[in-house]
Amino acid sequence: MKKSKLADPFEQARLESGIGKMDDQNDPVTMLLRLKDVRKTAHNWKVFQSGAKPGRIVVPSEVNIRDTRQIPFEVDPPEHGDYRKLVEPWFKRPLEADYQAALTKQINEIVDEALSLDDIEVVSDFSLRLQSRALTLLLNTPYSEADTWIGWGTHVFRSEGDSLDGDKANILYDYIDEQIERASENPSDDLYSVLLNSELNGRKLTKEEVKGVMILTFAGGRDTVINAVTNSIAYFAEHPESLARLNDEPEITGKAVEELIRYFSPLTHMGRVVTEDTQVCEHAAKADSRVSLCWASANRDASVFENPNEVVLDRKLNPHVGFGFSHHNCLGATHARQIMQILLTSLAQKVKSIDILDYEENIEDLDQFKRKVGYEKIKVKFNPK
Ligand code: HEM
Ligand code: EMZ
Repeated sequence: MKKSKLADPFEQARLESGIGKMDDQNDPVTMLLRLKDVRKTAHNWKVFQSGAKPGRIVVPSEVNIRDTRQIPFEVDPPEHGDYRKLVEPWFKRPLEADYQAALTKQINEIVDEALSLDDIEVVSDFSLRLQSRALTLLLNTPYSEADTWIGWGTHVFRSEGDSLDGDKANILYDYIDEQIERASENPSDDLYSVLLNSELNGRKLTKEEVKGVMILTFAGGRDTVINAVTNSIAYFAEHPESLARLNDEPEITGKAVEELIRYFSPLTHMGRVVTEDTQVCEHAAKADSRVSLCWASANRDASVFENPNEVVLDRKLNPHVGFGFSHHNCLGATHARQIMQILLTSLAQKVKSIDILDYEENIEDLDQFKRKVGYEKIKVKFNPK
């Protein structure tokens, strides 16, 4: 089996019953596995809500490690739309030429450095650095902040051997509190200052609301981007012909980005809390229980995607839900897509081949299902053209 392969552990359950069941800290989750059900449920915010107790829609649940509501992620319509309108223009900045030029410079630098080394551990020395440096552009903060964030490791709430690390979470909260104080005393043109100064229905956002947006920006865009980048390196190591094709046909790069996001599905699933007794996929779901929208399973649904387990670089019809679906669709997707687009272009231009030297997979334990989502570590050698 190819080392870069991401198997689909959900196939049988998706075909047979359409659902999976897992326990999470004694708060069970019914996982929805078919694309049609995932979309329908994502849309139905009245019955399947995001704005429950902060942390509860995340699997594993974060109710024990945070009280701050992440905005707009843990808010339902109609309030959700007000917050979303406020932050959306900022998160579209990656479409600007200056932003893309700065991101291209950052990514070319990291690729050039990797090419100059005998070997490199991709997760910490390539993907985490790339993600953190790129985030300074999204936040419009000094480049040097990236060093602090790199020091936190790949996930802000999880550490090795501890899937929910409260002490680690406190490092992020303290850092954000400090930054909010700094921005409120000395406003600049960074995201903290812009949020502190913005108005919602005729009033200023509170510091707690600003904190809620900032925590989400740090947490939501971290391991997802790291896994997307790392999995891309592993994939191209085993498919040099795809790298050559991107160099010959750069016009398919946008399609390739979407296909890799579908195939990798860096965020496996996200929960919702059921507000009334109902049914999901012909199974009873009780009020106050949790369901999850399993993006990773939906993205391999053979009733929608032909050859779902293959990476078809220029896949024509690709209605994947890797960035979610409906009103909560990923706010960071413009930034994430730019990172991927520029990374693929840089690799296609500069790299002849990549050798995998050593690796350890990152397997998510979802009880009934074990899903490879990326790598704990992967050491490779980049060979220049
Ligand atoms: C929402 C995936 C990168 C910020 C989502 C959702 C998914 C997702 C599936 C929907 C969650 C739901 O419906 O409950 C991804 C993937 C990424 C990525 C696969 C990388 C490849 C980012 C980045 C940021 C970000 C870089 C920001 C720095 C957000 C935010 C939301 C969100 C703020 C909530 C939007 C809302 O509730 O309206 N993401 N994400 N994400 N993501 Fe991402
Ligand atoms: C939450 C989530 C957001 C959560 C869109 O996803 O990402 C997870 O990695 C975090 O742990 O707190 O931000």
